[in-house]
Amino acid sequence: MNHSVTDSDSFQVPSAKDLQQALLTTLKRHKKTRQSASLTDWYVAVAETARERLLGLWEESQKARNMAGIKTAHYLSIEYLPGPHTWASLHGASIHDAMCEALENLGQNPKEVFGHEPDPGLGNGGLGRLASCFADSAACLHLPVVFYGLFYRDGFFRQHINGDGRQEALPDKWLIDGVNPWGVVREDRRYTVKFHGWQNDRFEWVDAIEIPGIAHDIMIPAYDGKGVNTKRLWNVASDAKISGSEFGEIAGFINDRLYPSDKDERGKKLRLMQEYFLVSCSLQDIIARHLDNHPSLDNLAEFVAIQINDTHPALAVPELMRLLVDEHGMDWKKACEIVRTACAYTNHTLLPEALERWHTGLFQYVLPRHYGIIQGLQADLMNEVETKMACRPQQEKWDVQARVSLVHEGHIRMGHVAAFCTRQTNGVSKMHSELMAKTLFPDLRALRGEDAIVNHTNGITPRGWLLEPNPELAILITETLGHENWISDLPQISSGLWGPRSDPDFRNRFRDIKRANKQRLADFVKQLGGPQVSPDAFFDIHVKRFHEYKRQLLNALHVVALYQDIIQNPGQPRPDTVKIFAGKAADSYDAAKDCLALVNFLAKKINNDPQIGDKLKIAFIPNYNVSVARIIVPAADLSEQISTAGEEASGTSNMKFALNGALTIGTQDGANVEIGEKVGRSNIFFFGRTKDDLTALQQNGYNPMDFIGSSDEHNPSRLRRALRFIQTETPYGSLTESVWSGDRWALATDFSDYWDKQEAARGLYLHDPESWLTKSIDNMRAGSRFSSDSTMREYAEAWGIQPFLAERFRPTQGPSRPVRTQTQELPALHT
Ligand code: 26Q
Repeated sequence: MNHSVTDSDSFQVPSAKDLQQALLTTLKRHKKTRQSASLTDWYVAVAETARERLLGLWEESQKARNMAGIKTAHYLSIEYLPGPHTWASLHGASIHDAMCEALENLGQNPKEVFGHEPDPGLGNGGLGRLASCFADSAACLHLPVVFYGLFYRDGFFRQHINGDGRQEALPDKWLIDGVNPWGVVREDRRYTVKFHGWQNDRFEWVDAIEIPGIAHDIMIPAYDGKGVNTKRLWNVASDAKISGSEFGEIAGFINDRLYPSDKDERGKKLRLMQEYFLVSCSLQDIIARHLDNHPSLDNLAEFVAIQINDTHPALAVPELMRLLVDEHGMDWKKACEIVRTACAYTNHTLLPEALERWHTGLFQYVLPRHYGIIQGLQADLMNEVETKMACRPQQEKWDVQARVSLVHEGHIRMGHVAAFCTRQTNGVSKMHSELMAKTLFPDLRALRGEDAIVNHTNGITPRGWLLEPNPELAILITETLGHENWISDLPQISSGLWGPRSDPDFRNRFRDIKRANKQRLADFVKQLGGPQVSPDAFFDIHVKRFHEYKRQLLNALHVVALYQDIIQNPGQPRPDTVKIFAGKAADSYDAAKDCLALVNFLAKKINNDPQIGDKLKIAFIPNYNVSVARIIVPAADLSEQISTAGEEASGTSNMKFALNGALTIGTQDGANVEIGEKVGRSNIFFFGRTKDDLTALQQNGYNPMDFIGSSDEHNPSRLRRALRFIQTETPYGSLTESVWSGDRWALATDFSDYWDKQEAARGLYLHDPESWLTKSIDNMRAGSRFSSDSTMREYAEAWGIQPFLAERFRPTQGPSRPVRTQTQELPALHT
């Protein structure tokens, strides 16, 4: 699309009447009338109208930054999980309320129209959602950050639950008639990406096939309407020659979907090509933009920071080397220095199976020149160890060299490439960063200094996880504090609501809001064909990707044990309980898919058991995504964060739930530990073995039988009974095998403490609702300490970038005007 230079007209905030006109004009362009338009047509009209309003502001922001020649950060991520764009875009364009009014005047219900926006299928889990929280924060802090990714026509998959309660993975068709109405196709941002061929003896890459890529931009507006950032997603150009060669044909699938199956060789090739396509287009774009303003690339690292989000874009290391050395004639040493200064890496997992490794044969076949570069980097690294450890015994040096090696057992370890060839590596919670330094890269600090590994605990955007999904709570906060500053400075909630938390009026309103949110979720569950549940029941919620380490099976065992307990002791006082699950299981992951099916099996059995009635209901909400999360999160009483200690890098739903007033039942893992520190141990239900306990157990030859408890036929332990039930009464008995043998995920060790803490939670909810309410408020206050704005400021400091506003938005001089610190720190202008 051609977007022309801003005219002064677009600085005016339009009235509802102007917007009505704009909507009707847009409908007309689509050959629709007010009468014939469907809700989707109305949504598209809203999107296009908002996009039009944002274009001028976007251009203004970008132009001002370019003119000023400021340092910019670039975030490379294979996934984003933004959720619908409408709300943030309308606010960013300062037309939210006017648009609602315009729609109402045209006889439309704004909520219904906005609700017709499909969730963009650009991501899957926490890593993608974090990238989107960062994108929102960077925009709201007016930080110059460009977010790079891949465009996918289909998302991960749409989850359908069939009659047997099993997940079916359907294509996630999120585009409307093949179009994303928020997208701006940039034919002018076009680069060529090479694959295959070979590296000749002059280290040149020859006989490669070439695939052109073009940008699909999505604007990321600041909530305050004072700027717009860019998310740039790469697409294979429609005129690419994709037939006639193996690589051309595979390239035709680059934009098909996120994480295509890599079971066979072709799938692996496609995955590697996707990653390289993302990295190469992005780096070429970064370099081209730098050369627009500078005569050479010698000062690239002064003006460019590059963040490698997990291992998927770790090819940025050899690709930047290639571009600098091969394409721009820089010498190897200087190029290494630039890569080492400009790039940094975020690790999101310690699980060996999630750390990418490429077979050297495949790597060399697809990216022959990069293979040569990796060998060069490997040689440099070995020399560095040799030099830095010159006085150490030879065996010690060899051991270190083996541990840090980029190439290991015939594979290239992308985590090692990213960690050992960049400036800095960060983990995503204190605990994760420490474990990473100890276990994954134990030599990195010794070799490069303490700062080679740092921590930036994750965060969540307050706009996306409080203001948008929980507007009533947002109003209560604003009215109580007397201002809206908390929206851009979330931790204010913590101190600001200390007093009001004991005020009966505040408490009543807080309680009523939670109840209304629970009613909304109850309606949603019912509408999806789930059980009828009361908003007065205890809402115990476990939503996240299905994975063995996240231990949905532990929760399922609790469901069974509770079911058996209710039958055995029907008179015991308990709150009616609703256990809610949602999440997708990777299509190739049988244990996760079986566990999901088990939950649905239990739901059917328990929900229809007359002995149980309303005492226990199970709901599985299909197709978990950001929109669904925004209905679920505000309604939780209890948030399940029960990963095996040491396995969850951080978690972010733990923060979302706390911020919306849920109490956590969780292990001492990831960011749960830090939430516990902020809220106080008496306000969180910690259970289970610590990582150190588990390590010690394993070292001493752990036997799960020691924990499964009494096998007495007449009085078996609770866990044994629950396991037996799953074995004999459900088709998913095989799931229990991993508990009996080895118990890699420590279910047997943790079950009884989990049971006890569940009892404690439900007991408190039932017997001391006032205390529960206080804890709920305190969890919201603690949750406010996990704003992604704060996290983004930490990254910005590490990147060496500063907030920047276009001229007309800069605060005027003079002491009398209160301005927020993050907008005050303007850099020296280069113009
Ligand atoms: C690996 C190898 C081959 C193919 C795919 C992958 C792969 C795909 C997705 C590896 C990892 C992921 C996603 C990881 C993820 O979402 N991690 C989560 O990141 C969050 C943000 O930091 C953390 O809060 C979570 O703890 C972490 O699980």
